[in-house]
Amino acid sequence: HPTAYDPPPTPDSPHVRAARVLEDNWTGSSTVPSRSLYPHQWSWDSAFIAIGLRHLSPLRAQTELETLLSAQWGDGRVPHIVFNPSVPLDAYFPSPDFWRSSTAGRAAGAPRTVQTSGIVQPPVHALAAWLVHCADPGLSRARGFLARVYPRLASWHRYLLHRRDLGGGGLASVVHPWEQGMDNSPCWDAPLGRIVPAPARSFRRADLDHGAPEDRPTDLDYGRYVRLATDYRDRGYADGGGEFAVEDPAFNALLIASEHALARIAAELGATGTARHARAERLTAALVRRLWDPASGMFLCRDLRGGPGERESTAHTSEHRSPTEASPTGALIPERSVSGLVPLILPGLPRDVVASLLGTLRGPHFGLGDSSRLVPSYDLLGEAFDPHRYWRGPAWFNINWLLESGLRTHGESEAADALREAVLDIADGSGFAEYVDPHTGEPCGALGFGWTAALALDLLH
Ligand code: 9WN
Repeated sequence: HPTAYDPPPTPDSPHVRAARVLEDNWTGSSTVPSRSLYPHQWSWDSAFIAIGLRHLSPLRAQTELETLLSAQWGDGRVPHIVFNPSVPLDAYFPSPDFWRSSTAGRAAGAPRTVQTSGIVQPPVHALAAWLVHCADPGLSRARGFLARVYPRLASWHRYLLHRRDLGGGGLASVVHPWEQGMDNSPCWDAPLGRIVPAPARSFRRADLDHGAPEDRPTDLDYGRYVRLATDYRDRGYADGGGEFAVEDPAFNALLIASEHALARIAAELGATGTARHARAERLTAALVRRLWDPASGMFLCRDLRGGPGERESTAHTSEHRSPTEASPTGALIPERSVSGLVPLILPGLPRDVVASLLGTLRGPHFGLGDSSRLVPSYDLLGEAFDPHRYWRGPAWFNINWLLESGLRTHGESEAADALREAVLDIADGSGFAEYVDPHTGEPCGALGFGWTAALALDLLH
């Protein structure tokens, strides 16, 4: 029998271990993705983290989103990084002295006091805000949480739908691979190939202090990331004239899911959400029209700067487009990234599109259901597939969490249950790794990664 002098049993469970990661990564007003590799606040990380954090502390989850949104620019953009001033400049590259937000971003309304990057990340925030509210509506109402974040979220979406509709077809474009969040996806090889890289000597990669070079983007990739970001900064972060402009399926699907969430938030605040739901449906139709590729059975990225020499869109033969409609600008990128499966989260997709997406998810390119493994970030049969290199094959937990929810949305509960089990097993078993080898589950990148812990926690509830 235990005596009064025995130490209390340490309750160790996946829940406790995931909670510990979020506790360790909490800075007092937000959560870092990783103490070592990413010591600041990241935009879409914070949204995913808030979704898990709401189960531990709804107040912290609200604060996480409020901190991010308080760094919003006057033109509505939510920056992809909010810098922590107490972290040394050389801990992460590119640092605030590269972005120079408060000076170079002045015309676009960058905040004066807080330093941020000048690019954006996928708009998961309204979705997160709604889920955070639902975790504790009483606290949320008492603090006026939704009333405070709603105008910021609305202006964020306005920025994306107006300033970023670079293709003129109703979708938002990304102007840098870091914006889409899957930095070195093979989808960017062709559009990035046209960018003259910045000289390797002109910057120092802090990521290699913590990450294995074979798991990270290459130096050549970095040269091009730096060139694109420098040019954007030197244009005062004005949208429109850049050399890289891509319409991405996951980015736009998340915008649409967030627009539906904003409609719910509006309704909770006593307005009508009808117009927003209708807009989300129109966006869904635009997504299908511009990015659906019937031949691949999935959505593809549209390279707006891609010329006629590159592959023509096959979408123009699609029944989803009227024969009189002009061909959209640019060209579809013939690479199968998991980004093209993320629209499964949308309830309003045409049934034939859903059926085809499910077939692709289960087929040889993504292999859902083959074993208890996670869905890879890129085509298992693709020429560029690499099971360890970042977004060129490894499985990521935020994407698998989205696919789990997509499967559930379309009534595939058995497949969703199996994927949920796999996410929980591999997240905990890998020490909440940033990403894993999709075949073996071997951990890659940082351990104790914020959204891996947060989304595992969400699936435990
Ligand atoms: C650049 C923080 C971020 C994620 C991205 C992921 C990685 C940064 C980097 O880390 O990108 O933004 O330095 O590689 O690709 O999705 O938000 O976790």
